[in-house]
Amino acid sequence: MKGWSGRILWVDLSKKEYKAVEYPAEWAKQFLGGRGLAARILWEYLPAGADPLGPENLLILAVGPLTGLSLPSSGKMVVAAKSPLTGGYGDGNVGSWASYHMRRAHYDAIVFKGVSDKPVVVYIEDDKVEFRDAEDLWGKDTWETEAKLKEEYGKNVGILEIGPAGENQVLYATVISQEGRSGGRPGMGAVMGSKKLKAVVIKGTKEIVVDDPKKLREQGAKAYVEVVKSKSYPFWMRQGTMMTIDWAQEASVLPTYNFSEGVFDGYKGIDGYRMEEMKIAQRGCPFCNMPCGNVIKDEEGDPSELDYENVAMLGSNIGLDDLAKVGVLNKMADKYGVDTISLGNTIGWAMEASEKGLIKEKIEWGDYERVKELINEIVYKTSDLGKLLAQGTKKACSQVGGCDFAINAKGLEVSAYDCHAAPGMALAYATSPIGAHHKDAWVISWEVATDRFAYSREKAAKVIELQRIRGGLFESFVACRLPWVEVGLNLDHYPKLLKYATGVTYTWDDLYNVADRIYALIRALWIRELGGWSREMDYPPEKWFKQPLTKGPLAGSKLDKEKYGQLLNYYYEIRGWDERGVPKRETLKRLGLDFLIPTLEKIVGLS
Ligand code: PTT
Ligand code: SF4
Repeated sequence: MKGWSGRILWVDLSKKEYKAVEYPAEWAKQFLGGRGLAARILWEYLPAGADPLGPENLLILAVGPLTGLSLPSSGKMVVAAKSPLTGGYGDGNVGSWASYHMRRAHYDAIVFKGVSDKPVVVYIEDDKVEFRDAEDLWGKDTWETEAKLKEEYGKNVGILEIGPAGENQVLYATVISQEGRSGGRPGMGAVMGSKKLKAVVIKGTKEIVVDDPKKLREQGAKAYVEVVKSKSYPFWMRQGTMMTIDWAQEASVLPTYNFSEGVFDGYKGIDGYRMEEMKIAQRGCPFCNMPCGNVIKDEEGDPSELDYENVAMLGSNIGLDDLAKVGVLNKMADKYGVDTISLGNTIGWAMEASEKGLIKEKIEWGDYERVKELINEIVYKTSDLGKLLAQGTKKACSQVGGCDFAINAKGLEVSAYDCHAAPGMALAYATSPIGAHHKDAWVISWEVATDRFAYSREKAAKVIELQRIRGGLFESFVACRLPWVEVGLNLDHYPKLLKYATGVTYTWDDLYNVADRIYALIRALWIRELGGWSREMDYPPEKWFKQPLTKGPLAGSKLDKEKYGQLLNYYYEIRGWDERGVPKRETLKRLGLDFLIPTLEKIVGLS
């Protein structure tokens, strides 16, 4: 097999054993890699109903056939597991040299099972695996941990680690790399912490074998040139994703006061132009010629790497309009290893709960000092409120009330686009396969530019088209999608690159089938792990139906529940899923997923 190594490295943390195993070649062709391979492994090897924070859960690192090659922004990888936040499938995509080293060590996936008796670092060098005691690193933040491991193993390695949030099993803890890369929003860091796995260090020295190296190099070079020649490139290089603050304000979708409004009076204090005044560096992932990590000096004089999501969620959503202060909160999240989106969302929920008297503590909007304390309480679970909020909005509201304003779908907090006046984006959040995340279908820019209030079949089809490309393909051939999304790199590079890497010709129909297969498989995983399914799982937060916007040009707007139900029906119809959101038998057969049928038949029955 060229383009894939065909090997999975299994690491048993309980027994301190490891084994490299070949996996079936058809898995590679049918699921490509990354998210697809991770979901396939979970279906096959995760015991149904396993405790996400117990020894049976599998923490999976996965790369794809385009990862680590000389083509734009290929230094990315997927980290996946059963999520402790949602109880369903969870993953994230992190930029790290670890992805490149995995390819050079000839592993398509590394799977960690069991629980170590003591904190441990796993060092992988090609075919050799070592278990290094990590008592000295436990408790250290992610920056200190990575610096220490680099001192020990040298600079030419890839490192993924957790901070105190992962150690303490905050349910939205992430896996961090390179000081500002974070992956695995639905608690992949908590799973790593539950296994007492402080860090993974990878060094690969073998050659990555591809089918046609010359053509691959030429195609990759063309794509690199297209990126820098794009009209959008110069402004992108100035502001990166931070340009989105002004766009979101203009479009009335900037999350404000726990997603109560889509405009924020103080947006100029946190926007891309403010960031440009404070910028001290720019950094990014391996193989990227359009790095998006804009680093500023924060209120405490430290570097902090900003992205739109981080700034909106820890800025406007909690009523804070000072970028230097937002930078401190963002840096705390990176050092502790906790997801900024769920953190800002959960703190916003707490502020509203405090205002409404559901929790006794006073937490005012924009109270920077209190928020800093609160982050410490959440990460170290040192107060009752911290313990409550460490579980995310869904679990927190089930204990004290306030579920009407808990902004999540399937238990994962919504990322930074308000949907009072964006039903298509609401559908994208609600049907995302990991819970509410914009990564699978960022339909909102298209929606705002077309008929934003429509609940049409065309809109459902657009969500699915984006889910196929973004959530299906970029997550499984595993490269960064931003060259396409942000500077308009032609998508037709990718089937060609795949062909030169693997020797397999994929038409767009073939690729869409791969994506649909992955989506149906992940839906089946959710059904198996939750022991059932209902269409309510594919609904967005109640607040967008019940509480209209009161500010800005779209004041008075809210979603219509009946029309949303129709939009969801269109979505199911196009996917070949029934009215409950369960893939139909014929759909499973068409996608070559017959092996799912007996289990689904038993749990929910198939149409
Ligand atoms: C991603 C999510 C995002 S998406 C952002 S900002 W974004 C937040 N970043 C966080 C952070 O930083 N620190 C932190 N402690 N928590 C954070 N949580 C949030 O996590 C990220 C980029 C970005 S920046 C985006 S859009 C694109 N996402 C991609 C994706 O999902 N797939 C893909 N094939 N390519 C992508 N390219 C872009 O990558 P999650 P990263 Mg991230 C500081 O992981 O779990 O998917 O959540 O990976 O290396 O940091 O790159 O405006
Ligand atoms: Fe990484 Fe950003 Fe470059 Fe994508 S655009 S590869 S996330 S630095």
